Formats: sequence, C-alpha cells, structure tokens
Amino acid sequence: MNTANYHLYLVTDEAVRCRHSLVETVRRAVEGGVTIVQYRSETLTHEEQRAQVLPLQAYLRSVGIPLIINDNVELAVEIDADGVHIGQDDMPVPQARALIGPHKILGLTVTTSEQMAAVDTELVDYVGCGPVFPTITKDDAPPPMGVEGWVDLARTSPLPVVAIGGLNRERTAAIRATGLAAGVAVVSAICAADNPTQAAQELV
Ligand code: TZP
Repeated sequence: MNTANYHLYLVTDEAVRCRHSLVETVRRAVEGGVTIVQYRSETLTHEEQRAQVLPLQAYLRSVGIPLIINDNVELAVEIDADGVHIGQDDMPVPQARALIGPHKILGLTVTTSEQMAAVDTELVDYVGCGPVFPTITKDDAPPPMGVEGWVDLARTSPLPVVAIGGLNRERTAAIRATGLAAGVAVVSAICAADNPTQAAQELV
C-alpha cells in the first residue's frame, strides 16, 4: 500500500469560486496545514486542465505535498502526478492501477457498504467516503449520510478513510472525534474562504 498524510486534504474544483488564483489559494492553504491536494475539474478540457495543473504541480513539488488528479487518469500519467482519485463510475480500479503503476496513490470513492466490501485492498490505497453533509460543490452527489452513517461505513473500511462533503470547522471536529478518519477533505471551506490559511488552520 502507498501511504500519504491525508490529514487535511484539499480538493480544488472550479465549481467553487476561489477568492485568489488556484496556485495562490493552494499556497495559502498549505501554509495553514493542508497535507495533500487533489485537482478536480468537471468542466475543463484535457488541455485546459493540464495548463492549469502544471503550475500547481510545480508549486506542490517545491514544498513536498502530493498532488492527486481526480478522474483524469491520462492526465495523471502524462504529468507524473503522485496519484489519482476515481469514483465508482469512472475508470475501473484495475485499469487505473495498471496505468499509474504500483507506486502511485490510488483513491476510490465509496458511498455504500456493498462498495466497501468490494474494495480491492491490493490495488486501492485509501477510500473517500461521503458526502457526510449536504454539499453544493458536487451536483451529482448522493444524499448525505450524516456522521452516524459515515461512522457505520468507515468502521468497516480495510483502508484509510477520508471524509468529504459539507465539512466545516465544527463538522470536521465531529468527524475527527470519531477516531476513524485518516483525514478530512474539503473544497469550499478553504477555496471560498477570504483567508485560506486561517481556514485551513481551523480544520487541522
Ligand atoms: N465528493 C463528495 S462531496 C464532494 C465531492 C467531491 C464535494 C465536497 O465539497 P465541499 O465544498 O467541501 O462540500
């Protein structure tokens, strides 16, 4: 298994309008304690994504923070990103693992106990579970599972679990208090903040 520090996992998404440029937002967030970053775009073309992610990758490499690419496995391979995160309806896990090789991080979204039972721990490194709370960031997100639903799912995980979906300061504290989270992932709590450094500090 490839390991990473998932403690405060920033997901960037153009669905949330940042107050600052992408790299500046991430730079400030890393100053506040972000430990891993996922680049996520549902609307940009492959070329646009690459143009946007390359400066972000250069910055993250300079500070030793891993960069994960959401869904676009080809882009991850092309730029030699640190890993990919895929959903249940994206590229199948074996195919994604074959393309990225054994040493990159592979994350998988899991929203049901059936999906959790089916996770291949030889191929996947961590699971992302959510949305815990309602989110305005992901249009096609399933209904929120709440902290209790999240705990029920996380408890059965054979892999590190990252919580996602509507997480702010109080909700993050509630998730961390369960002792089951390897990390919490946020988009708007950091990206939409006036001060991404302070926002990240409040989630650490
Ligand atoms: N997957 C489940 S919820 C979500 C993703 C990508 C979006 C989380 O965004 P926010 O703004 O932290 O609720």
